[in-house]
Amino acid sequence: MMWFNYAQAQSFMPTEGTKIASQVDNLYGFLLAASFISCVIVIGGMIFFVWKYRRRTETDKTAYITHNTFLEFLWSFIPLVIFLAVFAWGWNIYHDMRTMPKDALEVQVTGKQWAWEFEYKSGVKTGNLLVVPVNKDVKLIMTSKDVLHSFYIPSFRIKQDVIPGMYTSLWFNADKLGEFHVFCAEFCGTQHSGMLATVKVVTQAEYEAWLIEESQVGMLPLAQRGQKLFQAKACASCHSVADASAKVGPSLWQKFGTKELTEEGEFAIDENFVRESILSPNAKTTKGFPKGVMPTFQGQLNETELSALIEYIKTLK
Ligand SMILES: [Cu+2]
Repeated sequence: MMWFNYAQAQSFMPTEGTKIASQVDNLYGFLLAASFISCVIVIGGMIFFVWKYRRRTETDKTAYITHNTFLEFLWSFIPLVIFLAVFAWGWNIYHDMRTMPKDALEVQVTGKQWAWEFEYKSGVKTGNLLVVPVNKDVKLIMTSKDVLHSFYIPSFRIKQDVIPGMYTSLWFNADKLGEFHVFCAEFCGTQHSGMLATVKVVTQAEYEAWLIEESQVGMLPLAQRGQKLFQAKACASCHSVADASAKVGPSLWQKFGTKELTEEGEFAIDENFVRESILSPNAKTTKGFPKGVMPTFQGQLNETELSALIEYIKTLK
């Protein structure tokens, strides 16, 4: 039953990226239409009766009506049938959503303040980027390093709490190529709204090529590894690297080896300055930028990764 064609009305609902998404939208469309029709019948009926049975003279008396069995049966039975149908319809979709497929591609997901980490069976790890093949069952096995998060892909109409100390799971089968948003849907701290990731749905061949490429990252030169990390950790959303323009944070272009005027004084931008800025961003803050905006990356980067980032920043000229 197709009540609204949401695929065409993209401003109303996010793009449908799975079969379940269309099923959810059909149900939602039915609920909307049924609610609207009921509203018109009830409110319209009320207004009509208020007008029809209005008091016409000073001595007007209300007719004595006890009940009408036929009408009472109808207005109880018809809604009951509709409600039970909606229940069965919803239960059916929810059952599909919560029944994990066998032979799925399993990906480990870790939520942390404030990023999503993905780890594939082969050991490939990504930050805020989930790459999956199209038309393939994917199962996410999720946990949290710190507080409650919630993994939410609006286009797939799936959402699940991510809880420290236990695993929860989600599955989907994306039938559209493209990129889709992932949100954290559980308030988890100051940068909660920035806890975003992307699901990239690619062909099976592209997926396999990507996996191979990613598994060779460890063999890349440090600066190139740093560049990949810079993308994976979404540093570029706050720091420009190709020009001197300021974003949320100061630009990193042509910065290494110069001096930085901070709220705490002037410092040379060397390896230790960059290291401290990544691990304790509030220790020294560039003049003109507020404190407390950049989250710490303490515990999220190992020594090699820190060196890789520093080497990458050195190349920005
Ligand atoms: Cu979160």
